[in-house]
Formats: sequence, structure tokens, C-alpha cells
Amino acid sequence: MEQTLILLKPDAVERQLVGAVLRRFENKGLRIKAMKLLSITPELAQQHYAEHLQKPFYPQLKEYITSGPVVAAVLEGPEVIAVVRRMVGVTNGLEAAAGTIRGDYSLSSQRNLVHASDSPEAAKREIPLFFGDT
Ligand code: 3AN
Repeated sequence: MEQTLILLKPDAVERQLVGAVLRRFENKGLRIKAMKLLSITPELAQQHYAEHLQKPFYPQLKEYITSGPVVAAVLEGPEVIAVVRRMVGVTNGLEAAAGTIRGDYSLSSQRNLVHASDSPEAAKREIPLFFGDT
């Protein structure tokens, strides 16, 4: 069975939307295999967002993702990586379709509530970053 990493980012925790977002994944039938609340260090941010290090928005992205606690979870289910990406919606909340998490709860391309692995390779790399100890 496939697994993916999700992060409920600082805006989701701050806005008390953790339950609302997790409910969607559970209602869909996906299983939570691991979950924890943590603060992302600058070092972990750099590892997690390695592909964005050179992007102009990286300094802001690092500020944001380290600004408060996040909830990290491993979800499991059939084709879970693609299923979760569709449920999350496109990066910019302004453009994300209604019915998606970002479409329903975000107006921003940075404060967009959820991270979800975008490929099997990404999931394989990201899950141990957050759950290497499990
Ligand atoms: P996604 O999370 O939809 O896969 P990525 O991987 O392109 O998006 O970007 C990773 C994160 O970087 C986004 N979730 C968002 O927080 C931030 N980000 C992406 N594009 C921008 C942008 N143009 N301006 C500000 N932040 C951005």
C-alpha cells in the first residue's frame, strides 16, 4: 500500500484547521499511519525544501515554515500520493478549485495550509526526514 507525507503547516495549526483537514483525509478512507506535532528547524526546512533552495521565495518560505508548530503525518491508501494531491489542490489558494483544501481555505500561494509529497520519490525521501525514528 502506498504512503505519502503531509504537513499541516503553521497557518493550519494557527487557524485551528487541523481537525477539519484531517477529517477530509479520514472521510476519504485514508489511514493515518504516523503523526506528530513538531517545530521545523531551519536545517529540516532546508532538507525538506531542497529543490526550492535557489528560488526567490525560499527565504520567506523558510521564515513561514519555521514560524510555528506543524503537524506531520504519514497517510496510507491506494494511489494515496495522487489522491491527496488532488484533494489539496494547486499551489496558489487563489486558483485552487473549490472543493479542494486550498480552494476552500486559502487565498495564498505561501500560506496554503498543507504540504503533500508530489511523487513516490518525494514520499520516499520526505517520510524518513520526519519519521526516521519510527
Ligand atoms: P506544492 O506545495 O503545491 O507542491 P511547491 O512544491 O511548488 O508547491 O512549493 C512548495 C511551497 O513553497 C508551497 N507549498 C508554498 O508554501 C511555497 N511557494 C511555492 N510557490 C510560491 C510562490 N510563488 N510564492 C511564495 N511561496 C511559494
